[in-house]
Amino acid sequence: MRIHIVNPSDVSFGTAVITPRWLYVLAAATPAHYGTPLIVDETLEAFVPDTIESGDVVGIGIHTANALRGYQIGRLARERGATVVFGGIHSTLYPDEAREHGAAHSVVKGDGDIVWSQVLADLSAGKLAPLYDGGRIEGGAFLSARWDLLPADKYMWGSVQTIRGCPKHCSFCSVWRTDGQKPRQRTVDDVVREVVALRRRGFRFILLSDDNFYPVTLADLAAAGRRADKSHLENLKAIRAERFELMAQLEQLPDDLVFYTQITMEAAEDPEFLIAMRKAKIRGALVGIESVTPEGLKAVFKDFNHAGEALVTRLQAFGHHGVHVLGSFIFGLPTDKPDTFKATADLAQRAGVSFAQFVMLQPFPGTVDFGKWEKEASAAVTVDSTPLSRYWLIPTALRPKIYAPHPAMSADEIRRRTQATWDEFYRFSLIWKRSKGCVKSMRARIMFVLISKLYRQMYANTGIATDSARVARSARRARVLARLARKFFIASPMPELEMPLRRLVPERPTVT
Ligand code: B12
Ligand code: SF4
Repeated sequence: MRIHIVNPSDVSFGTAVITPRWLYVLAAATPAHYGTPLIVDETLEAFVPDTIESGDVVGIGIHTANALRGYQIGRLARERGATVVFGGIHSTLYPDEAREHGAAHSVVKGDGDIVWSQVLADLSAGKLAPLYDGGRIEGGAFLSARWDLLPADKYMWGSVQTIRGCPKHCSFCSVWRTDGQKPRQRTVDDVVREVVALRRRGFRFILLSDDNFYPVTLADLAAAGRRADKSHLENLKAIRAERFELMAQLEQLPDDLVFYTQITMEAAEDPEFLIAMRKAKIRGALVGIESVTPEGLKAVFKDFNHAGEALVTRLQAFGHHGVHVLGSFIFGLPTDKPDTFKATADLAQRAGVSFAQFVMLQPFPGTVDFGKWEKEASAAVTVDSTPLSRYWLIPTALRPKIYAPHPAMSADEIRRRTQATWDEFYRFSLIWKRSKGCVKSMRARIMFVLISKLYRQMYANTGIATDSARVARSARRARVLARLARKFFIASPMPELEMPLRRLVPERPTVT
C-alpha cells in the first residue's frame, strides 16, 4: 500500500512560489512503516492517474477554490482501485460532499497531524471509518514538516506556521470559526528548528503561514487589565512574551533570511512589536485593509481597522519600521461605489504599500457572509444545474466571479474595475517607483519588479479574467517569470547551520 498525498490545482506553473505546507505536514504524520509518501503538488505539475495502483491510499487536501479539481482526482483514484481520503478546510465544512462528488471512502475534519496515523492504522486493519475528526490540536502538538521530501529547484519560498487561530471575527473569513479564536502557538524551538532546516537547504525566503501573527494587541491587554480577575491578563501576557521570544530567536539566524507573515493593522500601534519584527528579519506582512471607508469596515465587522488618513498613518508605520506591507483590499462590498476603486488604488500608493491584492468579495463557506448570502440571495439560482450556493461545484469556466447583486454596480462592472485597479497598481512605472522606496540595490529592485509582475500574473489575471485565452496567456507568462525569479530567491545551502543558542527575552513592561 503506497501513500499518495495530492494538492489539487487547475493551473500548473512548473515552478511554485510557496511550498504548500499541509503536504509536508501530512507526510510527517505518516508513520515510517508505510514508506515515504508520494507527494503531488498540482501547482507544479498535473496529477497522473497511471501512477495509482490498486490498494494505494490517496489523501487529497482541499479548500473551497480547488475542491472541484480535488473531487475529479478522487474519482480518478478510486476508479484505479485506491482508497480515497479527503481532508482540508473545505472537507471539514462539507464532509458529505467529498463522498458524493469526490468518491471519498473517508473524510478527515480538522487538523490532520495526529489523526492521520489513526486513519492509516484503521485502513490497514480493514476498519476504516467514513469520518474522522482531528479537532483543534494544541500548539505544542503541531508536527514539523518533512522538508527532506521537497523536490529540488521547484519552490521559491518555504512555509512555516507559528500560530493557528485568530481572536477576531471578520465576516468574510472562516479562520476564526474553523481554526478557532484561541491562538494556538507552536513552541519556539519547533518553529526555529524548521526554519533552520529550510535555510540549510538553501531557502532564505520563508512565509510564516499564520492566520494572524499578532494575536494579542495592546488594546486587548488594556481591556484585560481592567478586569478584577487577572488570569486572562496573565494568559495574554504569556502569549505575547512567547511571540517576543520567537522573534528574539529568529533574530539570531543568518542575516540573509527574509520572513513574511500576515498581521492585523493594530500592530502599527505597537512600536515595540514592530521593532522586534524588523530585528527578526520579518520584512513583510499581508495586512487585511479590506476597505478604505468606515462604512466598508463596518460591513465586514472590521471596525478595529482605520480608514482615511488614519489608515495611511498606520500603514506608513509598518514601512517606517522596515516591514513592507502587502495590502489586501476587498471590492464589491455593498458600500462600494464606482469611485471606490480609484480611491483605493490612490490610497495604497500614498500609504507606501509595497504590494497589493484586490480581491472581489466572495462568500466563503463557514463565514458569516456565506450564512447570510446562502439564505437570502442564491436559493433559487442555478448554473449548469448546480445551485449557486454550491458555486465551487460549477465548472471553473462557467463559475460567476461576483455572487450577490450589488446596489450600485453590475457584476461585470465590479470585475472590470477590479481588473483595472490591478493593471493600474502594477503598471511598470509605478512598480519601479515603489521599488526605490522598498529596496536599495539594483539587483533587489529588479527582483522587486519580477515579484510584482509574477504576483499579478498568478493571482490577478488567472483569477479575475473571464476570458480563457487571457487566463492561459497569464499562466504562460507566470511560468516564465517564475523561472526567472526563482534564482533570485534561492541561496547557497548552509548544511552546517546550527540552532541558535537559547536566549531568554527579559520581561518587558506591559501597557495595562
Ligand atoms: C498560507 C495561506 C495561503 C498561501 C498559500 C501558500 C501555499 N502554497 O500553501 C497563499 C497566500 C498563496 C494563499 C492564497 C489563497 N488563500 Co489562503 N491561506 C493560507 C493560510 C493562512 C494558512 C494555510 C496553511 O499553510 N496552513 C498550515 C497547514 C498545515 O494547515 P492546513 O492547510 O489547514 O492543513 C491541516 C488540516 O487542514 C488537515 N488537512 C489538510 N489537507 C488534508 C488532507 C488530508 C488527506 C488529511 C487527512 C488532512 C488534511 O491537516 C493539515 C495539518 O493539520 C490559510 C488559513 C488557514 N487557517 O488554513 C488561508 C486559507 C486557506 N486561504 C484562503 C483563501 C480564501 C485563499 C485565496 C482564495 C485568497 C484569495 N482571495 O486570493 C487564495 C487561494 C489561492 C489558490 N488558488 O490556491 C481561505 C480558504 C477558505 C476556504 N473556505 O477555502 C483560508 C482558510 C483563509 C481565510 N481567511 O479564510 N493562502
Ligand atoms: S480576516 Fe484576518 S483578522 Fe479577520 S478573522 Fe480572519 S484571520 Fe482574523
